[in-house]
Amino acid sequence: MRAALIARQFDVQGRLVTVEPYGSGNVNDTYLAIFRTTFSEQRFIVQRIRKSVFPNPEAIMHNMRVLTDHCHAKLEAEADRADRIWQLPKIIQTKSGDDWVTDADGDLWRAISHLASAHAFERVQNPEHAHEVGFVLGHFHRMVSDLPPERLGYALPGFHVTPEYLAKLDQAANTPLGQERLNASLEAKRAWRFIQERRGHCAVLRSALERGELKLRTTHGDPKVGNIMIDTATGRGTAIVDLDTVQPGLVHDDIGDATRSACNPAGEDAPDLASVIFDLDLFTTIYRGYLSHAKDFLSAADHRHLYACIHLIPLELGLRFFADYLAGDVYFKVRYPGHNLRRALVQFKLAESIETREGAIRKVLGES
Ligand code: GN1
Ligand code: MG
Repeated sequence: MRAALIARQFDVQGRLVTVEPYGSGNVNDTYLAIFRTTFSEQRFIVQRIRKSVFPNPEAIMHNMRVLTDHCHAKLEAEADRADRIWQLPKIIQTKSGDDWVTDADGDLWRAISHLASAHAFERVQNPEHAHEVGFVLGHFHRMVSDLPPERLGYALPGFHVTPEYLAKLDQAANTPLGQERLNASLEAKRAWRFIQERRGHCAVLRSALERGELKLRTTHGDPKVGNIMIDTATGRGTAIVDLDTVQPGLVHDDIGDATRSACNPAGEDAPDLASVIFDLDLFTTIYRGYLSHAKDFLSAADHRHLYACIHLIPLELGLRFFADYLAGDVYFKVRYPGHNLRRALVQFKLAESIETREGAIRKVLGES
């Protein structure tokens, strides 16, 4: 097995016991490797970065190196004052001192440390959990608020640039396969109509950036509930993982991603669309958790665009899933035919639920 051959190239003591598929990422291939010595064992994560998604994987590793160097130093410096033990995975180098390995197909593999005694949930569990999601994201944003985004490259050009996803959707819809899939079901037509009615809204954050109201910062890019590690011993958040999408962006992209994920108890793969709602109680607690850290770095203009991002990011993710469905499922891994269409409908239902609760959400945000 290729993962086993690769795992042996990293600088880890002992002998390989197993390397098994791990986690539920929609993009990369992830494995957990176990090495043992006579005295102990070490578990670590081995990942293949998919070329079809990340055209520039070296930029991911550059960003991960810059980010982890910055954050590890900070976490260590603040450890005595912190209310908990914060963690962040580190890059495990190869035996020859590199940050990654390239295989015979030209794919990049990397290894990172595995956080023992911590786990993530694919769906939000309860208000305390939602609070921790907000708290961990706020802590991360505060930690990187002095890491200039210019030090990072663009691992995923156009990531969270909603109007570009709209253009990709139009392109996909104009192919024979796109037309076929668009006309194959009432659900696909409904999804298409849903987006058309909201086209004008898609540029809301990018326009604010172009007008200079918002500014680029170091962002995580994918702070969904499944990327927030909860300490098994204390039940509190201990780390944010999956650093592939760290790059210059808007904190709004992260806030919208965390809320779309942690305020929908039915999850991204909800079996019943009727169960998909934006839960206001969960939102109230996640926002409080976030604000525990964010008071220092959120400007008044940032605040003014919070509702916009809460609404936009589920719409954007739905658009991405739907465009991928029309393009033939080439980006997100699917577990059954129509999975991407189904995922899109869940996000659109969530965006709709946010629209009906706009007044109440703005109230929680302190706007009225
Ligand atoms: C993808 O691979 P994973 O599960 O970490 C996607 C995110 C989406 C997410 C939805 C690079 O993340 O943007 O929000 O699926 N990552 C990339 O579950 O596109
Ligand atoms: Mg990810």
